[in-house]
Amino acid sequence: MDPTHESAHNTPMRKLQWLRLGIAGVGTWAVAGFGWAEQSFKDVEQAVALIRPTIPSSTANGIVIFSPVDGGVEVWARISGLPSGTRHGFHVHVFGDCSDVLTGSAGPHYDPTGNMMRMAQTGMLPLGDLEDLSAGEDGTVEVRFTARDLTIAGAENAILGRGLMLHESYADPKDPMSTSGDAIACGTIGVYNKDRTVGEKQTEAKQ
Ligand SMILES: [Cu+2]
Repeated sequence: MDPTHESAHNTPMRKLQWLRLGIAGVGTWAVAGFGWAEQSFKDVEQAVALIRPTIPSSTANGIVIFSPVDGGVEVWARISGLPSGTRHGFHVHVFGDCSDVLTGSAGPHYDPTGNMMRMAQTGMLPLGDLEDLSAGEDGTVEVRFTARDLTIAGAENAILGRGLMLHESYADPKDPMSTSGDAIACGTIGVYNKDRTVGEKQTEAKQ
């Protein structure tokens, strides 16, 4: 090794740098101990999406919280501002970009297992095709269901960072030509702040 490099290890400046690294390391452990800063996406337990209108004629808005359950993800959604008594396709799309969904900013339905290709044979929808949401007379919907095989931020089928879209209509399984139409609302699926527990309180109140 170059002797000038060797001696650089022992300069006071080098020692100060190591001290700083040590302090930063302790800080990181303290943060991890409080549990409010996941170190990696794999540590993220729950996710949240705020649903907001994508077009001027839409007033659909609400909150959706995703929690892990055996074999999938539990979806809890509360959305209001829908037309009375209407039914709406509700999907995870590939991209979390709601900026211009009518021209495809959120991409296609999230289909990590390629179900769309085999749909005619198997009848299996893309994993991102969640249950349709049906608004009550008052234009609101509150539901809880399990979306099988999805994960929040697992090694496979992860929804974190993707787009959640609510459509103006729904695809009727009995009518292969029907589509769910344009998106009326969209939200990006992000890391849920479980210390705030806003959504949990909302869901508990309903139980
Ligand atoms: Cu969709």
